[in-house]
Amino acid sequence: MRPLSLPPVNSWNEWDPLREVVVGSAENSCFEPTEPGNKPTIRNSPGTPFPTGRKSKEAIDLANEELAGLVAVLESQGVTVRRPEPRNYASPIRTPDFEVKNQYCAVCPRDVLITIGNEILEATMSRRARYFEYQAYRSLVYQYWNADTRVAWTTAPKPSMADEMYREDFWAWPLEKRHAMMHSFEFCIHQNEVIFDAADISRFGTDILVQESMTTNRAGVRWLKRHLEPRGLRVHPVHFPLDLYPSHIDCTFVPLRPGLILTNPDRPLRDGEEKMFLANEWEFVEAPQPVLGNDEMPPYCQSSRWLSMNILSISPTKVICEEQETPLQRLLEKHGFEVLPIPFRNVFEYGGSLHCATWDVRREGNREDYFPHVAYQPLT
Ligand code: DAV
Repeated sequence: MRPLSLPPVNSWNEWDPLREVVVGSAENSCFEPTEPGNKPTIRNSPGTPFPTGRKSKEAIDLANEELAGLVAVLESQGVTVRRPEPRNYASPIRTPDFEVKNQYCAVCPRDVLITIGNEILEATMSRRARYFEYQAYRSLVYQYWNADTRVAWTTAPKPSMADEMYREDFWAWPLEKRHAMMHSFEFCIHQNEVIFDAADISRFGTDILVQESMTTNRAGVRWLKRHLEPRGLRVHPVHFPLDLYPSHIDCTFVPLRPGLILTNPDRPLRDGEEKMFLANEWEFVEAPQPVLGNDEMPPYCQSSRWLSMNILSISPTKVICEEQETPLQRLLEKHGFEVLPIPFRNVFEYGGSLHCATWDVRREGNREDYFPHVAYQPLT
């Protein structure tokens, strides 16, 4: 008997064989505006104001070329690729609670949407310029939702993004204060509204990790627990105290296949949080130092050099990696992976690398319990 076909939306983890994915687009991108939740700066140019408005045609073309290269590799591997709808990001937006000069782009669907099993979940988002970013993906979401009654679609509550939601003085904290506050996990957002970006979540079948960060707060983690626990999932908050500006887990803690996680040597897990992995015989492998130093990253890129770790799994044995990150490529090969290298550095200033620029909609496989030995305290 043939097995029942998978729903068009089906993805339980970060590594099962990839069948369909959305790849972002740099069309009409703008510079991210300065706002209470984000203070972009030009690398190595202290004091020079960050540009505003549209990015140059040249910069957009370079990014789009590399995104097209990613699409070509994915299609050559038999993966169906979908793209966001082009939209205008250059006009100001205004809600009852805030105004912002322009929006950003639709290069990083990973931050906005996540597939959890057969459900599409739209994140609250945490920054004003990205409040309406879901719009670029709405027609795709409708297509998936209309295609099969097994597909669920949830949008998380939108936070106000009013001034009171942010802790503006965070940006001025001196280093000593940041170190003193390292274990409090208080960043530029307060705790009184539900806030999360989808990229702070990492999926391991029945278990879901959520990083507390500049883009996800404890109310966001609570909302995810209340939403996902009744579906039989376990939601684990995780913390990386040495990362003083954390946002998005996918340059920090990257599962490669059952039992194996790529870790960031600069950002160890909070003491004790390694227990669930060790008790279930998961192995940590440290990522090698990235090829570029922080000062060598593209000038408008706001992410760290650890974008090196932001790889996309096509299957438990095959990954796409940035072309110049050869030390990481060798390490992955040593662990039995086939590595497909592609150039991607021109995408970095649009918010991330290969994992960030994608949203996996369908992977093979079902929900598995990779952590049978876990002491879990459900919320209710
Ligand atoms: O290490 O700067 C960047 C993630 C981008 N979405 C980092 C995390």
